[in-house]
Amino acid sequence: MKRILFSLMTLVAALSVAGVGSFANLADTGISTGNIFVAAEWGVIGVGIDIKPCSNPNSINPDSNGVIPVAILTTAYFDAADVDALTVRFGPDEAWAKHWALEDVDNDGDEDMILHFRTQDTGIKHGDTQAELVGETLEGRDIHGLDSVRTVPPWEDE
Ligand SMILES: [Ca+2]
Ligand SMILES: [Ca+2]
Ligand SMILES: [Ca+2]
Repeated sequence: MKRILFSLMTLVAALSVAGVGSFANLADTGISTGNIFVAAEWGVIGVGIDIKPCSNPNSINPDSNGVIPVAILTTAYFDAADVDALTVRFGPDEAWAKHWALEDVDNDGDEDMILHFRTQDTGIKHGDTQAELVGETLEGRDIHGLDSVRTVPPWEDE
């Protein structure tokens, strides 16, 4: 419970600096003790993710010094705005997001979360066929998402 409170406070502090007021409000509602106790009984939420939105196959050059965008998609059952971006990890080496934002990545009218990870932080290697994203919601519930990747040599990088 201490850890959850800490991550919420970190988020509120980080977002206050960034000036994102709506996020701070969401975090405030998550601090209620009732929610945290319930969280312990919940299972992992499977979330839809899209590595390199608007691109398929998801070509990744593991030698790149660039970033990989990954979207967490909002559905009727899951609101990507509930994700605590500071807890999100991507790839075998569990990279932290360099930056993130809420935007309608797939143009279906709801706001998704888009996060950017340094390719070199992710640990994705030549021959990998999928990459995993894990994290927590603002209420401390675990999330998990998986998408395919196709590793390519530098000259085929998009
Ligand atoms: Ca994609
Ligand atoms: Ca959607
Ligand atoms: Ca959307």
